[in-house]
Amino acid sequence: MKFNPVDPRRLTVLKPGAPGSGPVLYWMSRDQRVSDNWALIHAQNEAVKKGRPLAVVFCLAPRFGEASRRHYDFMLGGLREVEERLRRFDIAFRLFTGDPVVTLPRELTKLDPALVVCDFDPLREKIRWRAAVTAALSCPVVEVDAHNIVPARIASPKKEYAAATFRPKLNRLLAEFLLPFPKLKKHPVPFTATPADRDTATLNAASAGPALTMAPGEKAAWKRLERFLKSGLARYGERNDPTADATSGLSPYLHFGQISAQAAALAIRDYPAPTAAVEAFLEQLIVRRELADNFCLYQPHYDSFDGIPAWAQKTLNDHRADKRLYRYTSTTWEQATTHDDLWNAAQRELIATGAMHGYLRMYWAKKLLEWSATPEEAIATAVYLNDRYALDGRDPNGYAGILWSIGGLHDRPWFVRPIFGAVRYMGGAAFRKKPGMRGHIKKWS
Ligand code: FO1
Repeated sequence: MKFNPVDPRRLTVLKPGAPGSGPVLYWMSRDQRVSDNWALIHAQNEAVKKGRPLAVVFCLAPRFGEASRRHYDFMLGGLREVEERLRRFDIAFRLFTGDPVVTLPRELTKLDPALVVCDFDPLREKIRWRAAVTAALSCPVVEVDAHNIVPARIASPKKEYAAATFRPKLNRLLAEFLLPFPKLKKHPVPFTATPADRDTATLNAASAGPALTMAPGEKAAWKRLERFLKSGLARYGERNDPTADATSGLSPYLHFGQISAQAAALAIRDYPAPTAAVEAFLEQLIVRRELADNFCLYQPHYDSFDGIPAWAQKTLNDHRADKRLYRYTSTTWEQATTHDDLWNAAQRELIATGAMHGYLRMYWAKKLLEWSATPEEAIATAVYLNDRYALDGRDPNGYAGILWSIGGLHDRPWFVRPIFGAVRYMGGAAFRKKPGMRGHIKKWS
């Protein structure tokens, strides 16, 4: 059987280990999809080579950051589709529930795996999970970067200052990595170990959570992309207008890995649309997203004041004593009862739909800086609200976006003004003038 080896630069051996007598396992976590998934492709390659069964395992953690019911419903909806698609390839799916650092060592050791493949994720929670599972296993453990087009560990050996310093490094490697995916095959060796887990029933547990505003899963993700290509891409230039639905709406699918950024980029690159719009979208999809992973990979304080650039720490410290016209607490923020109707509308939209327009997000975060007692408090509130309510929260993109808005991350010094210092300021006047803005505010008031 012919197979295309995964580029070795995507792989990181977490443990050389000694192969067990059992199956090859892909511990799926960040990249929750069957198509276009380098970790799954690598796991199948290895299983075919060794003549072993192949199974995908997923550990459902009781809590993940501030994730709420809505996030779990979206994720479980996508995992149901994963299980169904894997069945077509004779690849088993096992869902376990519990704290991954306890459940996985116990459950995976039982299977005496020949190899465990896991996907790449720079967040500290995931680093902790991977370390605990790797330590507990005696078999080889290999991490595959299935999330980035250019693997994060290859794109740059250090924290990048801005998109401008990072983009040339990515572009030099894009030609070698922005390639079509090999197809998954029907797996030749059946998986006979442990019967279908009782926990898979968890997948089908009807959720009592709030109705989702967007359908989860790979199929829905591609439908969203196709709709964006047809109607949104050409107007992508208008994306700064929060009322023009010109953003792709792909970020929750990208966050849960239900669509591959690489596959989306290939589809967009070849789509007959204005070059400027295609370039602008690929900048967001490739450069900005991979810059966020680069940041979280090399900056452990990726969600706090200590993670912002030195110039921004200095300027915000110099203006720490500036008078704040308002000093809201997290309750006022969360209940969207500030004096600012534009901010309140953005927060209400976030709570109601789990999403907020990209450009309004900057305004939303920058006002948190202006009307909180300290920059630290502003960042903590932004992280809490985004992780709690945004469908694409708890993600490197979110942390980098918040520190860009409040702490000048990946940005440069601007004209100095109270409270912000040299951090870029954003007023509401420009927004309120936009056509449809009054309607948007009324809709969410
Ligand atoms: N990953 C898991 O492996 N198990 C989980 O139970 C899990 C829950 C979860 C809930 C909300 C959310 O936004 C992400 C969640 N993730 C979970 C992680 C997710 O797959 C991504 O890896 C990270 O959030 C992005 O880095």
